[in-house]
Amino acid sequence: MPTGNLFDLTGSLALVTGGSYGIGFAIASAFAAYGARIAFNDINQDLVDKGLAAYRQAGIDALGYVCDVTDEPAVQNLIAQIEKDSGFIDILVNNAGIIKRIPMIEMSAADFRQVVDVDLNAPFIVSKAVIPAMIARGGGKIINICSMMSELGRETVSAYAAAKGGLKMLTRNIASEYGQYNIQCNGIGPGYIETPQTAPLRAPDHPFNRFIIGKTPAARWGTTDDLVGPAVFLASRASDFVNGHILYVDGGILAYIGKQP
Ligand code: NAP
Ligand code: GCO
Repeated sequence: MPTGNLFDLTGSLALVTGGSYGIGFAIASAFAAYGARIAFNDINQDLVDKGLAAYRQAGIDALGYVCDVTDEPAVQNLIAQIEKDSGFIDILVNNAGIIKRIPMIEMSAADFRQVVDVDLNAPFIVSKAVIPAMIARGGGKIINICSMMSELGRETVSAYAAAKGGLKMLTRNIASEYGQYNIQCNGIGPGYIETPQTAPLRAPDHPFNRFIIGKTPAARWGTTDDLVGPAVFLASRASDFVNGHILYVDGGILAYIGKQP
């Protein structure tokens, strides 16, 4: 029988990409509440500064770095700097992401590539930079932030769905290739969550608002608070034999065929 608090993250260092606000900020803050030290990056200094202020306000002494996660040399420098500043990374959350809502036949190849670059290529780049030290140190945790669109499509999000579907399989492949080194790589698939990214869909007169509440058995939008328990679970000893799993935190959307008209 395991001893102690299985969810205790004391002594761990977590890197959360795109962690200035939203889901990344909420997950990092929960990790800190369970004892972890926090490092995060974002794409510009303004966002990093806002993030640092928000962490400080929450009583969290986070380390913030400017880094574009699609830039492999910059990511390699980021990891080296974090290791110099605070030590080796025990928990990686590939959270940074973008979405472009454009009908596919109207979407430029450049736009498609940009979404895939951030949402799929970047988790590859950052994981590739972090895994060698995890192997050398006897293990680690990688959590990829997937999506309903890892399983479902919908109009206007072709690039995002392709990327998040790929991220599901990258998660499974990292689990397959590095599980032997005590590295657990899992995904969290949030449902529809109240963050700036979904703000356009939650406008009071937006039909999508009513639609998604009807498609969600919990009959509400999710909040970032709904994600933190699953994230702490996947970052902790409590999930040491969970690998390659996408934990959907969606209020039941994926289980539900939809209300009879
Ligand atoms: P978000 O707006 O997607 O936040 C993502 C963060 O990543 C932002 O700070 C963003 O900066 C940053 N970022 C974007 N491109 C980057 C790059 N190249 N390098 C470094 N940082 C970059 O907000 P969110 O809703 O909290 O989403 C977080 C993650 O959850 C994303 O992967 C998203 O796809 C996923 N997700 C969200 C929902 C939802 O309903 N909200 C549901 C499922 C999955 P900028 O502000 O400059 O863009
Ligand atoms: C959309 C939304 C979704 C959510 C999330 C659902 O336009 O459909 O942005 O993609 O962000 O990914 O899990």
